[in-house]
Amino acid sequence: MLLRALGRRFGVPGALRSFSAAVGGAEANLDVWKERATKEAKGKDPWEAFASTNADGIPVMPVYSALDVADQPEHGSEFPGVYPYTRGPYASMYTGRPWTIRQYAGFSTAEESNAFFRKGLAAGQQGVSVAFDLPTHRGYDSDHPRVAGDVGMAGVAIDSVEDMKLLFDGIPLDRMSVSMTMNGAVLPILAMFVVAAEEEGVPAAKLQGTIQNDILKEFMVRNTFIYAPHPSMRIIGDIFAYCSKAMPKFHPISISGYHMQEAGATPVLELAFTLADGLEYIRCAQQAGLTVDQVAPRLSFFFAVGMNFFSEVAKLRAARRLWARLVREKFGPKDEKSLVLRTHCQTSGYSLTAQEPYNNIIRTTVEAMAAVLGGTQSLHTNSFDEAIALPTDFSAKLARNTQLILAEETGITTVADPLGGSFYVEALTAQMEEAAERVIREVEQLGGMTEAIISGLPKLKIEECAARQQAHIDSGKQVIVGVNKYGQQGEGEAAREEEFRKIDNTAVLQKQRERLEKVRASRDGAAVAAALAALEEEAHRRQREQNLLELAVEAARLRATVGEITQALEKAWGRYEAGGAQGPPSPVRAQQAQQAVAGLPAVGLASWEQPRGRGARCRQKPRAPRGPCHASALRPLHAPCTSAGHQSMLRRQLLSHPSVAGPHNQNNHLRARPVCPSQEEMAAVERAVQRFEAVAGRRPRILIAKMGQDGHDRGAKVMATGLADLGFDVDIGPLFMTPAEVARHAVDADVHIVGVSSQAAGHGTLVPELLQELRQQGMEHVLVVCGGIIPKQDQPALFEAGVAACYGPGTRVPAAALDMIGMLLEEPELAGSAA
Ligand code: MLC
Ligand code: 5AD
Repeated sequence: MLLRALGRRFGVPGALRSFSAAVGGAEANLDVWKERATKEAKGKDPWEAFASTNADGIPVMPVYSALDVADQPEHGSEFPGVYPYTRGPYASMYTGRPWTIRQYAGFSTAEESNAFFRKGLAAGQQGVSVAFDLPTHRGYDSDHPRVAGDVGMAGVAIDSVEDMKLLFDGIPLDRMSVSMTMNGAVLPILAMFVVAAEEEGVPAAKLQGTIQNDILKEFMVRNTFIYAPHPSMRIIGDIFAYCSKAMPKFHPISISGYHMQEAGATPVLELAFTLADGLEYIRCAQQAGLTVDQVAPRLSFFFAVGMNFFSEVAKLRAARRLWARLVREKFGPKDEKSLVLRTHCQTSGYSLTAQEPYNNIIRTTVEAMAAVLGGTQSLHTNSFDEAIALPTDFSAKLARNTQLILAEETGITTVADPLGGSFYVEALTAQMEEAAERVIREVEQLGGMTEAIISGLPKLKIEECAARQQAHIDSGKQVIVGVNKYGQQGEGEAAREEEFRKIDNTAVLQKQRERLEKVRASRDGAAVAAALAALEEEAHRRQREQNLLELAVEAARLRATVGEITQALEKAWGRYEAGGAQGPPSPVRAQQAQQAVAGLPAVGLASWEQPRGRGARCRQKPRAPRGPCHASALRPLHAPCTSAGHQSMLRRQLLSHPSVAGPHNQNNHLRARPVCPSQEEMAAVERAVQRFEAVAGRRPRILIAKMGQDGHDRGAKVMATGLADLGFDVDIGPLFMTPAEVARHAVDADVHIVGVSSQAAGHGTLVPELLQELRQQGMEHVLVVCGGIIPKQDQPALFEAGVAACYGPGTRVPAAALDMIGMLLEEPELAGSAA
């Protein structure tokens, strides 16, 4: 419209004149369209009949035309590789060089992971991407007593340079770009990578690749932090400084929105928080003494690509344009490379289902197409068994081939930004840019992302989105084929369950212990101690004197381990506990906690905090009151299915469904069969709780426990809220407990049940240990149940060890509640409700 007016007034030449004419023609045709669409809508206004709203609340019209982009004529003149880079960071895009096929992988020992990488590379993969196990993420050596059950399970176990050398054996580090997803223990891991390469003859200056090193989103959603936010940012500044000097070809950070979307963020929210994190990291680099041009050209990004096809394409385009503009406005760089956003993408783990897993191949293909049509530089495609286990050789091959087929069979690479100019894609790109910028402004007003995270606001917003999305899945508004619509488990699929990857945790542990012993026995102990002392001393200083990565490289060279380097800093900074004593006060959180999402009270608002069910009385710390809990007498009765109260319970119940993250994942799968519990079922739970109270003198009391280094807290938090809503007394243990700590907590709180939530495959070792501890404490009468991702083949051993029930994907909370009370009261008609 604007363009047409300008054209009429000043006269517009050439291409713009024809654009203007197109707008004129579109106006005329719009009337005809309207008339015909009204007829097809049986007389209704077609906008009302056919328009919708996307996940971000952006209205989506049934048709787009030149009219919808007429007020953004500047975008019609954009080219790939030219500011503001909407259409891609490179001028020739995939015509010059297709994206990098970079599959994320890692499990068991360095040797096994190395063999897996080499196989992938031989079969068409182009870049390496390392998944570390949870002990490594959290800075523990494999032989640390806290972490036994997690060693080698969700990624590869790395303790020292010796492991790192084995991990990259035969991989030419001067030519192959390597991504390492490491955030908490980023200093020892990056240092060991540098030393391993150096000892193989590759100097740091030649290393190419990326370290994730994005701690802000760990506090928001991923939970593998070690130190508090401020010292963590100090580390990042030092890594920027070191890399800009010594590793110019390396990306010192991968600013990640991926995990935000996995935790529930909509595409706009993911985009906004990721770019806001990026701005914060540039400021962090400046504080470390660097200029914007010394850091910005090597920043890299990482986004999730989910099933919202056009939103995902538009998100990547909007990300590049908004980033270029924000960096130019806020930091005024001289080097144009500072404005260019380059990104890795990963298809969404959240979108994949444990039910009918072959459907996941189709979902991943569609998501991969969105990523490449959005112009990603590097891509990981998930395996179809994502929601069940780590990829097998077969599922990994299909995932890799998805990309090879897209790159080499479809012709997608022959034109740069082939969706550029699509009326819908351009309009949506502009709308997403605008919406994200609004959120970024809000964050900046809070003082930037570090302060915003400390306030709890981003986490809260993400959790609100998660709740809204789950309500849509629950109501069937958002269809998940094979889950809430058209579900039919075929026989062939059940048969394949046997083929999921299984890791022998005990064997990995044994190997790591042996290697650690060897390393410790053969090094110069005094030199190692001095190197560690230097690290500690620097961490104690108020003003930077030495670079922490430089000191860590020296320690790694001397064969200090991941655990030792982490501990040296821990002595100065302590270990951060989110929401715990070191957790910051949270005025925003408290205020927002009162707000409702779509008329429903918010749930699970802060990391691992008290659930907020009606009448919920959940505690974080064990207390030792034995006897009745009086407050529960005040708990209102459950409302019927249609009431807001019930909906809140139901929504929590669905959020809590144990089909959350795969055993290896840092994300949350939420694929429950949404079943609205009947009023009879609710009444049955109510009666069962009362009967239990009459017999036991108090309500059933459960401790919800997370053991090991598994930080996926969403499912467990919400399960706690659901049970509290149903009248249970619920205790929640902190994250990262050992079996002995859980047993002690169970004794102190005198619980009837311990519910173990396991999403990182640690249950095989940790749960039997817990049962043993409980027996030693004389608590063998306590019922132990498991929820989360417990593959079928793991269950017989757990039952044999004494586990009473495994509540897998699709279990409803009321059914589990009845089942547990039935087992406690030894009433077989109740027990079995959740079968
Ligand atoms: C590329 N190049 C071109 C070109 N395309 N040159 C000319 N014309 C073209 N069309 C050049 C680039 O400039 C660059 O050189 C080189 O080729 C490589 O291209 P790139 O675009 O930089 O690709 P790549 O090396 O693959 O790097 C992509 C990246 C990087 C920048 C996004 O950061 C990366 O690989 N990230 C991966 C992150 C990742 O895998 N994370 C996994 C997270 S899993 P030059 O000289 O400019 O370098 C996870 C899960 C969990 O987090 O929770 O555990
Ligand atoms: N190997 C392969 N993929 C993994 N993921 C996480 N850990 C591994 C691993 N060890 C992937 C999954 C998950 C996402 C966070 O990363 O797709 O959803």
